[in-house]
Amino acid sequence: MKIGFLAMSGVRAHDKKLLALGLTLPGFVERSRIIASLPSLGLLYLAACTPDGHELYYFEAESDGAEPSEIFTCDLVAISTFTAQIFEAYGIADRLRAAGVKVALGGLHVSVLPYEALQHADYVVVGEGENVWPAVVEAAGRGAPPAVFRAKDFAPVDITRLPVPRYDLLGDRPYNRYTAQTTRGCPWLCEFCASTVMLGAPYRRRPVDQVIRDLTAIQRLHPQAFIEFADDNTFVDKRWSRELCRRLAPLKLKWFTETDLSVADDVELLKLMAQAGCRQVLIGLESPSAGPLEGVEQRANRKARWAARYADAIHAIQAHGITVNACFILGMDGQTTAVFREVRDFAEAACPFDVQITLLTPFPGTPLYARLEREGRILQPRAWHLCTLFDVNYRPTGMTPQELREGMYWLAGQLYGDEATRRRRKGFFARFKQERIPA
Ligand code: B12
Ligand code: SF4
Repeated sequence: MKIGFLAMSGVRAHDKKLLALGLTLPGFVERSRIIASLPSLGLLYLAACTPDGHELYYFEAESDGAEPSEIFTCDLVAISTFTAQIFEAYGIADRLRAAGVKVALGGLHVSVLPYEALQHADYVVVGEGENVWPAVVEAAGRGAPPAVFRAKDFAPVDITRLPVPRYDLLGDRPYNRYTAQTTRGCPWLCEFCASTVMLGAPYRRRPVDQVIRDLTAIQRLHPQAFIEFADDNTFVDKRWSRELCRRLAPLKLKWFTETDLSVADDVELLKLMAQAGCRQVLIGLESPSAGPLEGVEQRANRKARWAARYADAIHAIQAHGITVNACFILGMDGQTTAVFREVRDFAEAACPFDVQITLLTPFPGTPLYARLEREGRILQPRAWHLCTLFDVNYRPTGMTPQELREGMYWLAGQLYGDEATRRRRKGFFARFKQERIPA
């Protein structure tokens, strides 16, 4: 069969005023431009797990949800789904099926709502795809009727034996960054989190040898590649993390990843990260003060406990030449309209190199969604296209939805304008000069 792997690219947002603001705010545009084009690692793994004897092609759907015409020549198309683009994905799936092409849907959104997805697909996969995919290919080959396949009915994915993702299928498309994984899942339990934790698999580390093998494969194809680790929380296990960084250093790569704040307490690891080419870590601080964080991390209330030392932790990390992208969520329970000024003041005082602000978003399947639904606070049920992190679709407790929107516009202006970005970065460099810890 001719099998197509279709990734949905680009970032999404529907709030017109924020979009218009975004176009004029340099700091906002900068990060969007960087992340707008990242390949779909999930699909590259599936391609690597496809049984022999098929022709494989990788495609990208444009940001407006339009599919490339060549995809209609495939026999089977695998589409990877996030919630924000699900209606676009369903539209493409409907058009493909109308043209006689078999469609398989997998990924975060359909893993939570498989029967919604089955109305638009021949095969829907719930959970991690690697061990299920060969069965889907086989089902498509013999024209089996529509069905939901669940990863839990197959052997669990053995993280120590993942194949090299088929980076070669990306051809010479101009990506800003290439993704690889060092870990899957996250052991913590934040109420709002819609990451890999949604796939039902526990937190796992990959053998360092295999991470190096995958990165070498990327370097062979793209010697100057910048790497974004598509992990949820890379440095949970500090011993393994040190080993990873020691082995990364000789590759002379530059990379970005997501971590929790605990990394700031391990000076040896920070030094190794800097030596290994870590350029930036993204950390979910979520709220500048502890109050709204109470109970958000449901395993050990970590985020509330960490809040008092946010600024110190940022300095400790940045002193190693690793910049911090400090992420805040606006509209959490317990936050009032004062939060916008608090975030602005925190950013000006602590000088993280980058700041990311997003709105609290009830993704389907999360404990947050279930709670807000119970409390009758979802504004438009099933309006999945609004799950962009930039559109309001629930009633906050400490402000009105409109105040939340207005606060987001104001704060975006305060943080991402030319002058604010310049001031924050000046603060970063001044402090770095004074406190720099050599790698
Ligand atoms: C890389 C990334 C992107 C890239 C995606 C590139 C691409 N073309 O796929 C870009 C930058 C484009 C992106 C965009 C967005 N993203 Co993003 N992104 C990520 C990130 C960091 C890593 C995803 C990843 O590569 N995972 C690793 C792979 C191996 O796992 P996987 O994709 O889940 O695939 C496995 C299974 O799901 C399954 N599978 C997946 N697809 C398929 C298909 C079939 C047919 C089968 C059988 C199986 C299968 O098998 C795979 C292997 O086991 C995650 C955060 C995280 N750490 O997970 C956020 C994340 C996925 N993004 C998120 C969001 C909100 C967005 C945006 C809406 C942001 C915005 N406002 O624009 C947009 C979505 C718009 C869009 N284009 O879809 C949320 C999604 C939540 C949700 N439930 O939908 C996440 C979880 C971040 C978060 N915590 O909020 N993102
Ligand atoms: S620490 Fe991050 S990845 Fe882990 S559960 Fe919380 S939000 Fe999700």
